[in-house]
Formats: sequence, C-alpha cells, structure tokens
Amino acid sequence: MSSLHHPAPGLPWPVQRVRMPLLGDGAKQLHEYWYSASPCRRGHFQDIHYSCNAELLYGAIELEEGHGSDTGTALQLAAERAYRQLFSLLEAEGFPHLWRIWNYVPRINEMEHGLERYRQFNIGRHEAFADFERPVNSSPAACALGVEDGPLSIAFLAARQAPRCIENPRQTSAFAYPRQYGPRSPTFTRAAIAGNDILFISGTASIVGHGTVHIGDVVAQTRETMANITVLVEQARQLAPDAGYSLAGLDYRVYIRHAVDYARVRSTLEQLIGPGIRAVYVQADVCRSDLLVEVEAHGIPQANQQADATAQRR
Ligand code: 3EB
Repeated sequence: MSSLHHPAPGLPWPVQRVRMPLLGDGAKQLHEYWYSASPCRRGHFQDIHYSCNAELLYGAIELEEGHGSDTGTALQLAAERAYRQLFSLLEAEGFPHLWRIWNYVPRINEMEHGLERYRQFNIGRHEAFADFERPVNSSPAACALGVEDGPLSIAFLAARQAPRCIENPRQTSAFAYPRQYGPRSPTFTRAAIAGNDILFISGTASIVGHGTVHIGDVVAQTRETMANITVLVEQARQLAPDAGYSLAGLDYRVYIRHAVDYARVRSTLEQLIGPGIRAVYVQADVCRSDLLVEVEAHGIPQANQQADATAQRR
C-alpha cells in the first residue's frame, strides 16, 4: 500500500482527522478509538481506508474537491464520488448496513455558484443514495459539520446487521425537509440502535418541525437541542429497555459555532445533564447559518460499561 495515500501515515488503522479547535483548557488533541474484541483485517478500496472484523467495518475517506462540470459543482461531485465509493465497498465486502456516518465539509456555510455548500453536498450525497437504490427513509445516523479548510472528510461504521432507526416526533424527518432547505434533502435518521444495543444520537440542533428556533440565543438553542435528545433517548429506552440509556450515561460531542459561547453552552449542559457529563467541546460551523450549536452522542448499554470498567481495573 502506498503510504502517500494513507490518511494518517504511520498508523496501522484508518483514521478520520477532525480539523476542529478543541474548546476549554484540556488537551490540545483528542483521539477517539473504536475497539474490536476480535482481530481486524485492514484494506483499502479506491480512496477509502478501512478495517473490519467478521461483523463490522470502519472506514474513512478524504477527497479533495476537483473541478465542477455541467452536472454539478466540485463539492457536489466530490460528495457523490465519496458516497459511491463507500456504497461500492459495502457491497463488495458484504457490510450493507450503515450504522453511523461522520461528515466534515470545508466552508460548509459558504455560498458558491448561488448555492450554499452544505446544499451542494446534499445533492451529491442524495444522488449516490438514489443510484445505489438506498431508500432515504432508512438512512443512517449521521452528522455534518463545517471545518475551516482541508478535504471533504467522511468516516463510517457499517455492519452485516441492520440498525433500528429512530425518528423524532418533534422534528420533521430530515429526508423529508421541504425544498426551502435545498434542492435535495439530507439523508440521515435522528438516532439508531445497532448491534449489541449501541445507541447513536445523530447531530441534533435547535430545530422544531423543520424550522430553526431561538435564533440568536445560544442558551435557548442548547436547551431545545437537549429537549430533542431527551425525546430520542426516551424512544431508545422503549426499544431497548434493558440497555439502561440515560442522558447522564451518554458520551457527547458538542459543536459550537462561536468559541466565545463555550462557557454558556457548557454550563447549560451541566445544568441539564449533571456536572459529571462526559463531553468534548469543539468549535465548528453548523450546517444552517442560524444554528449556533449542535450536539451528538453515543451510548453503550450499562451492562457493557460495567464489564469495561471491571476489565480496566484488572
Ligand atoms: C438538522 O437537524 C441539523 O446532513 O447528515 C444533523 C445531522 C444535521 C446530520 C447531515 C445534518 C446532518 O438538520 C443538521
């Protein structure tokens, strides 16, 4: 394998580099790992680097934007190419079910050729879903955030087994957003329970129905976001009653548009979830310019958490 094309030279596994400033005065860098209890096989497929065991595949792709054409802008075509590669790999390796996708899009709110770049990204992504006959109403849990610069970066977890999708009754499903948010809808579900009851909460914001609420008020947006996540967790508890999901038991990633809002967002979340909240705070652009904050999370069943903790103490 050519190290030239490796997304993180020197590391023996696929890596998604998230180019976002960490907020607060903790570490300068953070690493999130997904461990497998069984040995993994590593490979690459076109521009994707991946690692898989018998059940699960984790992959990452970084694409530079090339040139636009008659059929689309450079970003639209890059998004389409990335998702086509991804779906082709999943078909070839037999991991048809996406559990979670992390999308990081450079300059996501910039207007270009008369269309916001997030909306261009949505056209390309939607096109690939259509071509591979993937129904958008069984889309994966996902997030889509803006970074200052760099390549389009997408990471994904896929598996042999389908996840259970959760929509939010307080929100219009994203794949059914009306046209005012762009010519093609986003393709993601609000949350999913996958495998051994891992809960994935997609990027969640201050949206009720399909409209942004509390424009200009970061504290109210944070509260509304948590109201949305609370409803998702309640539904997850009904689907997997033994998993023991709770707001305080999740691991959060919090994307804040303006670094200056960090203290207020953090204290709001600590009030709502508790001072022991496990959260990473980063500065990022959110995919609607009126959204000031977005929160995502994942949850591991309590029984597994205890097993983990026991293993760590040994
Ligand atoms: C929203 O609810 C906020 O385009 O994949 C959240 C999660 C958002 C995923 C995506 C977008 C995406 O519409 C934005």
